Order: sequence, then structure tokens, then C-alpha cells
Amino acid sequence: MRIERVELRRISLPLVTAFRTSTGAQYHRDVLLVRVEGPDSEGWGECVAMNEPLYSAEYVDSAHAVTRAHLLPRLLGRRLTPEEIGPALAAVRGHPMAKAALEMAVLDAELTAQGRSLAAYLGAVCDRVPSGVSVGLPGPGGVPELLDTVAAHLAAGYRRVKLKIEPGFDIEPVRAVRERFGPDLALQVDANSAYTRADAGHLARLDPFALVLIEQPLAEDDLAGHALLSGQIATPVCLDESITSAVVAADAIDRGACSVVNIKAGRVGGYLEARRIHDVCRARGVPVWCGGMLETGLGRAANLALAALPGFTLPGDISASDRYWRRDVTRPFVLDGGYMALPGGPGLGVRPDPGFLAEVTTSVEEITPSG
Ligand code: NPG
Repeated sequence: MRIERVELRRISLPLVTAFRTSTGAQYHRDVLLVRVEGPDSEGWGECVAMNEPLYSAEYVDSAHAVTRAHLLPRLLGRRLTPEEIGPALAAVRGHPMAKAALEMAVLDAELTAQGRSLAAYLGAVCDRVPSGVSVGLPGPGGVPELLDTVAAHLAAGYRRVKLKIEPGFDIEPVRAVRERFGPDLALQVDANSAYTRADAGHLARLDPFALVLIEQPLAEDDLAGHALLSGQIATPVCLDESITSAVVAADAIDRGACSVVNIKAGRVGGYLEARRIHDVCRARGVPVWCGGMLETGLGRAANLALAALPGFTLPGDISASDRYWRRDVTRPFVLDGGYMALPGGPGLGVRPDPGFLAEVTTSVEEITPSG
């Protein structure tokens, strides 16, 4: 498609409850949405960069700035297929979340024009996926509050629970959740890089709780440390922040740094690189699952399409809209018996509600080839 006009829109959405991780607390999301317009279609992309540079160096203001100043000038006015977006932006180093949002918008526009769904294009093999839930660190209520939260999510039907952990809040909460909900609960933990190599003995104390995995225990750049740790604990090590491309994924697996991979399109520069990571992992027999970044319905729809690929054999962090939002920008995503249906329909299969979008918009810029 020829990219004739791009809209950069910022929206502000309060979270239903605060989301706390070892890197900090989130109370609302300030989201950058991208709308691209071609001669006969439009498409939407969602940038998953957070308000602050705590999960990644990239954050929403940096993504917005680099998109405007360095990415759009490489795309505007050009005729490009979705596969050509990554190469067209490759000269700009880093900023995968900003790049992913643009690629997502072009995919949506192009596939909508072709009448083809993103899921079919990516190679989906099912029309619904099992839904997992990510439970943040609790507030002042501590472990009892955590148990109530988990109980409510299980009552809603979630098929797997991920607990956020950090030093000082790890063994006891995991023990409490395992004791209360029993051995059949699919339970995993996410440390967001909060530990060091010296914590291996401590993390081995999670072994008796038969966790599905421990996600990103060590620093993002410490593949060697993750390889060492994998030999010291029984819980399978999964990487998130460390996996920035298909090349890194292959290297991490071949070095024994992980036996499971979390795939987030935003972290790796887009859904096409995400699919390449899926392919690399699948070829090596490594299970993958789809991560989440507190997306609106737009990002949620795209994640569902990705999570329907055959290598996604573990439930992902794709929960219902009401887990995060009082009202989503698209039609709400709901659980049905612990599963979520793919939207179907061309492109993403969902569109934002224009009235609601206007209500939550904090700024809009229209950019055309002439500036
Ligand atoms: O359900 O969308 C979701 C959130 C899943 O826990 C989740 N995301 O580290 O994977 C993560 C985490 C995260 C949350 C990362 C907020 C960055 C910011």
C-alpha cells in the first residue's frame, strides 16, 4: 500500500486496579495509537511502550518522538508491503515498540484491503486460545490479598496464573497459592530481572512447588547467567526481556539459557519478527507463549492472532478486557470457559469506537508526506 497519511494519537486509560511489578506500579496507561491511511484502506497499530522506561529503555514519549522524527519520514509517501516495513526502518537502531506499532497498522490496512485476517496471514491453526492471567504484586494486604485476587481470577475461568515476584516476596506467596489452590493449578512466576546469579540457591527453594516456569529471573543481558541458573534449579527458565530477536532467541536456546520463550511483538519489533521467533523455537522444540503489555483491544486482537500459531502451546497473558479496563477502546474481549475467541474478520478484526476514542484522547497529530 502507499502510505498517504498517518495519525499519531495518544489516549489515557485508567487501569481498573493498580498493576505492580518489581519495576514499579502502573495506575493508568498512556497509549500511543497509530492509524495509517492508504488509497483504499486504513489500519490501526498500538504501541506497547509504557509511561516510564522501567520495563524497557523505550517508553511512550520516546516512541512517539522517534516515530515522528525518524520512522515516518522513511515510510510516508512510499508504496510498501507489510514485509517491507521492518527493512525500511532497520537503519534506525532500537525502538522496537515504535516500529512494531507501525508494522501492525500497515498489516491491518493491507490485510483489511485483501479481506484476510491477521490470524490467517500469520498461520493460525485454531480459532480460540486458552487465557492466562498475570497477577501483580499485592498492595498493603499482602498474601491474603493475593489469595483473594487469584481466587477471583480462577472463578472468572482463567486457565493459568502468573504471579509477579521479587526478593522478599517469592517463596511464601508461591507456597500459599499452591497450598490454597492445589497441585492442578497451572502456576508460574515472573521476576522481571529482579534477581542476581547469587540468588540461585534461594530460587531453588521454588522447586517443590512444581511451577510451569520462572520468567526472566536475571538481568536482560545475562544469557550466560540464565544458562548457569537453568542448571541449578528444577523450575524451567523462560526468557522475556532478553529475547529481542529471532537471532537472540536461537542463541539463548542453543546456549541453554532458557527452555521456554515469552513472545511479545512489541519487544521484538513487530508481529513478523515475533513469528520468526516462534519458528526458531518450534524448530528447536521449545514451547512459546504470548506475553502481554496491558494492551487495549487493538493489541489484544493482534496478540490473539499470534497466539493461535502452532508453537504457542502454553496459555499466554491475554486476559479479558475487563481485567484492565472499565471500557475498552474496541468491543470487549471476553472469556468463554477460560478461552478467548479470535475476532475473525479482515485485518485485526476489530476497530476502535470513534466516540469513546475521542473521549479518552489527549492529543492527535496528522502527518502527511508534505509534513
Ligand atoms: O496481561 O497484558 C497483561 C500484562 C502481562 O505481566 C504482564 N506484563 O513483564 O510481562 C511483563 C508484564 C508487564 C507489565 C511488563 C507492565 C511491562 C509493563
